[in-house]
Amino acid sequence: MDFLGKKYKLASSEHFDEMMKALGVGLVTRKMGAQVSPVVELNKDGDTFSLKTTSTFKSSEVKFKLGEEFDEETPDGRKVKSVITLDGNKMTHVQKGDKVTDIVREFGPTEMKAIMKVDDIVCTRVYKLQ
Ligand code: ACD
Repeated sequence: MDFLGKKYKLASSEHFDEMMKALGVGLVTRKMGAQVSPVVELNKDGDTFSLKTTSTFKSSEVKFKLGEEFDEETPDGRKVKSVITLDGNKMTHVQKGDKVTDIVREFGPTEMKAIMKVDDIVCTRVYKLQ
């Protein structure tokens, strides 16, 4: 897991606004969210992982054990039940609330690619190693 402790910064994003709309995120938060380039960092302490996403607008940190459901509050304030699993360098994050959001993050040596799906919308975000 040589991607642990590395910082990946958003470099490109497609269909993020559509995804936020589908999740019911309000206009102001969508506009602000579209403007920031978050930095994502995954760490592990024993069998507890933490996924930290930092930006000038909003930041979040979730701590979890693989395969164990936990309560998460999304950056726009929705309360969801989440489960995260890891297969090699591919992390699958399922958030269940009024809707289901699937986020697959693939951690590579130079970039991390996140594919986020809600309804029939597919949002692709690519983050470059800092
Ligand atoms: C990222 C962004 C993580 C987006 C997570 C869920 C998408 C759903 C709603 C987004 C709501 C608001 C957007 C506001 C800020 C965007 C940055 C958030 C950083 C915690 O992983 O790139």
